[in-house]
Order: sequence, then C-alpha cells, then structure tokens
Amino acid sequence: MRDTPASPSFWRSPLRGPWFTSVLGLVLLLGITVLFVTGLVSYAAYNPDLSRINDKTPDKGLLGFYLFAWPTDPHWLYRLTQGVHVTLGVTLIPVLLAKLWSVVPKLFALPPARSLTHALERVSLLLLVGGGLFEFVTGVLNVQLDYLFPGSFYPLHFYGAWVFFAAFVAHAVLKVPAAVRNVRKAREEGELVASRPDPPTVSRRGALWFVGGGSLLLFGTTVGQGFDGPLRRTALLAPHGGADPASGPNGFQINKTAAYAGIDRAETAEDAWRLVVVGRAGRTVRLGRTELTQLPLYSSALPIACVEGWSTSDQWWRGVRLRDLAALVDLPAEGDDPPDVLVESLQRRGAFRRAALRGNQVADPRSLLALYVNGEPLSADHGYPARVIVPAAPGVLNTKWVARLTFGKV
Ligand SMILES: Nc1nc2c(c(=O)[nH]1)N[C@H]1C(S)=C(S)[C@@H](COP(=O)(O)O)O[C@H]1N2
Ligand SMILES: [Mo]
Repeated sequence: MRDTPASPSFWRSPLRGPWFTSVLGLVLLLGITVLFVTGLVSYAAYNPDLSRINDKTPDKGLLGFYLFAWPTDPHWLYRLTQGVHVTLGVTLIPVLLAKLWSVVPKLFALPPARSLTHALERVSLLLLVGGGLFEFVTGVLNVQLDYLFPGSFYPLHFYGAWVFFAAFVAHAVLKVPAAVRNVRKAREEGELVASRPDPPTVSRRGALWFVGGGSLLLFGTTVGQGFDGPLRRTALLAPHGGADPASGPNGFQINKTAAYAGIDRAETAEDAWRLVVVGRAGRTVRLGRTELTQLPLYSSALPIACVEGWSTSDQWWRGVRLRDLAALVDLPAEGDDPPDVLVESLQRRGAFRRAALRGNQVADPRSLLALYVNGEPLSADHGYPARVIVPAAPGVLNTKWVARLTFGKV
C-alpha cells in the first residue's frame, strides 16, 4: 500500500515529537498573548469610542468593552506598544511556521472525526490554525504594503484577533499542562513521533536553533525602524527602515507626501491659507500662518509613531498649544471639561482627511498645532503650513495640512 499523508508512516522526520512541539508552543503562548494585548491597546489608542471618525471597526459591539480614554503620558507610549506589536509579530513568524510544521501530520489524520468531542476539537484547531495564519498574513501585508485592503484592514485584523485568541485560549487550557511535562521528559513518545523515521540530519536542539536564528534575523532587520540614525539603516525589511528620507531638520520619516495627498502649493501659500477655528457656541476665527506665529509659541519634543510599527525619535516641534486655540473661541466656565476637537485637513485625495482628539489630549500643554520642526518651518511633506502633534497618540491622529479645528463634542 502506498503511503498517503493520512497514514502515520508517511511522516518521516525524526525531529517531530512532543518535545519540539511543546517548546515552540510555550514560546507562542507568551508571544501571542503579548501580541493580543498590544493589539487591543493599539485599537484603544485611536479613541474609537470618542467618535465614528476615529472608529475603524464601527460594528465591534461588545468587543469594545475594554476601551478607555487614551492617555498622553508617557509621551512615547504608542511608540513602545506598537513597536512591540509589530516587531514581535514579525519575529514570531518562524516560530509559528515551525509549530505548524511540527503538528502537520495531525491535520491529515483520518477519520476526520472519531466522536463529537473529537469533531469539536478539530473545528477549534481549524479556527486556531486559520485564525493564526490570517492574523499574521493581514498584519504583515498592512505593514509592508500599507493598504492592500482599503479601509477594511482594521475590522479584519480586529475580529480575526478575537476569533484566533478565543481558539488559542481553549487550546492553551487543554495543552499547556502536557506541554510543560513534555519539555522535561527524556523519552519521546506519542502520535507525533515518526513510526519509521529517516536518519536524523540535525538534532532537535539544532532545529530549534535554526528556528531561533530565523527569528533573530527577522528581529534584527525589523527593530531598527523604531529608531533614528544608523539603527534605522539596519531595518532592511521595513518599508520605513533603510534610511531617513533626507538630512536636515525635516529629514525624518514621511508617511504620505504632499504630492501623494494632492496638496496644492497655491492652497498652502501665505496669502491663501487660513486656519478656521470654531468654538462650542459657533464662534469662529480665521488665522493666517503669520498671525499664528504671533500667538504664544511653545516647544514639545515628541515622536511620530505609526500603526505600521515604525517611529521616529523625539522631534522638536514648535507651535501654538491646542488648548490656547480652544480658548480663542471659547470661554470655558469653571469646572467645564476640556473640549474635544475635530481636526480637518486640506487634503482631499486618499483615505485620510480628519481625526478627533479627546479633551485630555487637547488639554495637555504639549499638544500643539505645530508650525516648525527642529528649528525650521515644516516642510510640505511634514504638513506645512500647520500640523497637529499630540503626545503618545498614534501617528494617524497627528493630522498634516490642517485646515479647520472644531472644538466641542465631536
Ligand atoms: N492629512 C494627513 N495627515 C496625516 C496623514 C495623511 O495621510 N494625511 N498620515 C498620518 C499618519 S498615518 C502618520 S504615521 C503621520 C506621519 O507623519 P509624518 O509623515 O510627518 O512622519 O501623519 C499622519 N497625518
Ligand atoms: Mo501612520
């Protein structure tokens, strides 16, 4: 009789066995838990419960139970959580693939179901394997290709995460006790062990080093995207790694250029551009760039930290405090909560046009409508004539080419 993948003797690798699978499983137990938590945190950082404008997953219902007002301290918070999320996700790819390889005979085992519980177990494994692959693939595609799924990456990755993690928790509850025993046991036995093994070409430990080496290589070519200077040049795999776009005060990473966003120079010229600021009672002021520079100006050292995992180190922004702009159009009564703000961009092309910020972000004295960066006027690509910069917020909330600020409930 010829061997088929359904017969145990088809699988010959002497590496397969409970030890190898269990070691990888325990690494994933820790890693995927951190990915899930930092992923939920990343979603909370958008302040989706503040406004439909920020909400990338409007039908999340109960799954948004944990949302909270995203803080402004420490100012590098999102840089850290999202850097960890993306870098760890990339680093775990070899571990995930090795884990799947180590249990692949089980996927082919026949009959598909011996009993109702066995059938349920296999369905949960389908959710686990399918959900895991789905999360890693959508994550990598979003980081590498930006927006392959226009507008729909967030719901896919968010719902996928819940399905995957539910299956993951069930799997962990069932398997962790045995996995802990397996890594200690000297003798290999059980269904994963090949019944007619080929002679080994590498030891189990050697294979583990191979997987770990792959992870280390991915880590080493990704992690630099969260730093400036020579470290960024080591981030060969990251779209925002390699090198900074130019030298000089505006020479740090650019997400979308002015040309990409369709910003017309005539619209941002000194005599054309006016910032419109609207208060709660509808009071409106219009300010040109020169008038803005005559208001009290403040400096804040803040990074840009993108959902794609890359970030810059702190840049020196200088501009008008958002709370001072609010005070221009509003005389808040004693005890009033600071107002939220809707920020709208000049931009008409592409997905991005507006973002909502919460009162705590407006009230923070480091939150600016920036006019300068590192001692020079903003470049067109970094948002000239004016952009928002808020401590600890995801990059996407730092709107460039600002046209209008509307304070009050958003
Ligand atoms: N108007 C506008 N503002 C924008 C964007 C955009 O595409 N259009 N991109 C956002 C995103 S996703 C990020 S990460 C930051 C990047 O800022 P930078 O290009 O100055 O580094 O700008 C944000 N502000
Ligand atoms: Mo971003």
